[in-house]
Amino acid sequence: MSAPVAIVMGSQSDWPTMQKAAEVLDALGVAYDARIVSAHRTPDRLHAFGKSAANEGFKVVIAGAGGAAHLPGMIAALTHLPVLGVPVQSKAMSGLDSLLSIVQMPAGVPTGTLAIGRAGATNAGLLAASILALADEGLSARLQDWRAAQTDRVAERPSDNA
Ligand code: RP5
Repeated sequence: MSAPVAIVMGSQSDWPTMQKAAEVLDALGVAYDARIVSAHRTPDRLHAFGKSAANEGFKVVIAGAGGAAHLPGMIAALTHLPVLGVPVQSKAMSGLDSLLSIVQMPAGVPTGTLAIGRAGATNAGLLAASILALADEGLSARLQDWRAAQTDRVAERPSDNA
């Protein structure tokens, strides 16, 4: 069976951020395919990916990019699959440029937009799992266990030695 989640990113330099989505999907037992697809440097690859993503068997696309971050929006323009956009933290503007490039889509072409950087990538992975869990009871149980374990790790009081 093909992976249900595609993790795409504009550059190799985005991988340390997007790896956070991969890590949480690994923890939840969700298969993914991670690919570099640049809206600007590999436009033909972008078009081919967007047009074939649904036929390849993907159910959710996580797309991360930084700076002039057109990747998530362009993928959303090419596929009906849900697209979760991760604004990668840029050097020049700390990711505000990435966020604004992704979030302000015109009506009719939705792109879900997560927080800037690694927190956003982690949450994109969790959100992708939540979407898939709607039709997968086993995954739903694993996701609820993951959330419960996170809650259990929060101490009631701060420690000087943490
Ligand atoms: C974007 O440009 C990428 O998503 C990346 O965040 C940013 C910089 O890319 P590199 O110059 O590091 O390859 O397209």
